[in-house]
Amino acid sequence: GFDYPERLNAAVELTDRMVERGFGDRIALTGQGRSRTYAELSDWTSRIARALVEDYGVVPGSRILIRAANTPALVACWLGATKAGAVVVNTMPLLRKKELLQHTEKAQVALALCDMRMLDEMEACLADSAHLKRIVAFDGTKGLEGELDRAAAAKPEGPFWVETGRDDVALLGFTSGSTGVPKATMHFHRDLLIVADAYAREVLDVRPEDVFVGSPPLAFTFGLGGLAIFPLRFGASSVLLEKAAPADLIGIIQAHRATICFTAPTAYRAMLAAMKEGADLSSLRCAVSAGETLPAPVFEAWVACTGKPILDGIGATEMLHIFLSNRLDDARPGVTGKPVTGYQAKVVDRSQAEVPRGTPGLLAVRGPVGCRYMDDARQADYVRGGWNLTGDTFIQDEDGYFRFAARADDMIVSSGYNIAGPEVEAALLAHPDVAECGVIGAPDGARGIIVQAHVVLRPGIAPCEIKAQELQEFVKRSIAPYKYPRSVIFTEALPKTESGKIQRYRLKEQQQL
Ligand code: 3SK
Repeated sequence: GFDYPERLNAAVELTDRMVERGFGDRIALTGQGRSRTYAELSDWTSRIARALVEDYGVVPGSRILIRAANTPALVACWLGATKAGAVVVNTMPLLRKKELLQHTEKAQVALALCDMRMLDEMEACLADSAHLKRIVAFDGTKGLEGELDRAAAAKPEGPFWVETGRDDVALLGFTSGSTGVPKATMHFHRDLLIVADAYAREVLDVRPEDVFVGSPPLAFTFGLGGLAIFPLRFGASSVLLEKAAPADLIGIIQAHRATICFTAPTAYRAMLAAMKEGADLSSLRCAVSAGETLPAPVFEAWVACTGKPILDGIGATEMLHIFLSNRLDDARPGVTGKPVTGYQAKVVDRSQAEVPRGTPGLLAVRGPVGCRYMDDARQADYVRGGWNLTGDTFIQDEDGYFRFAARADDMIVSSGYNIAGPEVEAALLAHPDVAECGVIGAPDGARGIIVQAHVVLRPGIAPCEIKAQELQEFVKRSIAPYKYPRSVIFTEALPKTESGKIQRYRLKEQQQL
């Protein structure tokens, strides 16, 4: 079971408790040219917590927004705010004023902590927000020059935290959904530990010697878990990269002898394309993929290149982290695996009756962490009869493995056929000239809706009518011909979220212009 004491503060467990357990001298975080031990992180975060309470009026439940790229200072602010009993809203670094305001207003944020290099868009919110009262800058590089750094440095040494309960809200996770309008989900202090004690312990078997690296922003709960909670929960260390171009990850894994990498399928594909002779990824024991389903050709090419699998899994911001995953000793191409310890999953129809194995239906999940939307209507839609309906269409095979078919909104109904966009994408990605693609249903005068592929070709390959026909024939040869894209649009780049997910709704919007 996942039993935690009634009085629980997740940030204390990830810092002070680790020092008590003998990890004080071990490296917790590396980034911005220096490493910090668990003892240093414990002290740093206690000082921030004290400054927030004593100088900035933070009380239990205060909402604090944090704006920064992946740096040790961001982790320290998040842990410090959590130690202070606040409810944290981590935001994606590329957000502009309009999107930041959606977060401040929905979450009723009065205080924002902001990397001093990213103040412009944040300050622009002050005049238009009904809630935001104060922005406190911190130094994302050295942790010295910002107002918050000075306030924290002036505080006495020694542990400091505000008592919180295991069921107190610690984090608000924002989901952009398929419409782009963000909605907030609440996570308790205990949830932050459960995802480590379930997924990271069972699936990744994290040990203190592990070195984590990866690209997802910490504002995406995939990144917060993979690059902060999981390493800190087990006394391991995390290398934080402010900018992590997929090709750079190869050199970073080599330089730090990283053992666990968290990133998205598109990044694994780009790493494979950038792999040079002599590249040494032998230190890596787990390559974790989520955010989008991992195409089988990427899995196979990675195994051929490194001799190890990529562990594809699926999670959701609503559920905090991964609940279905492949395992190190049981990883298969093209499947998302089986439920993580403590979770149950089934495939159901619209009336929530379980469908027979091999039949597509909606994925329903329940487990120790569940969804809690702030918005009741959204909650009633997502959680029914105790099961979380993620909106994904899956198939459970005869052996119990779950295979992704499509997001509910990625299903294309064309000429009476149900066509899963991601399946057509996987077929296209198997073509050597295709670098990336996104497949949507597009309106067509004659046929209602047709399958339309937006394709980024590999460098040096010219987009032309003949190439479009070649790709169409290629798809017809690998999957049922009625699924082939009747329309192929070549493009330089696909719209993506900061976490690397292709924004198919934006491709759809482009079609309507
Ligand atoms: O997209 C996912 O699969 C995911 C994984 C972990 C945490 C959060 C999300 C959305």
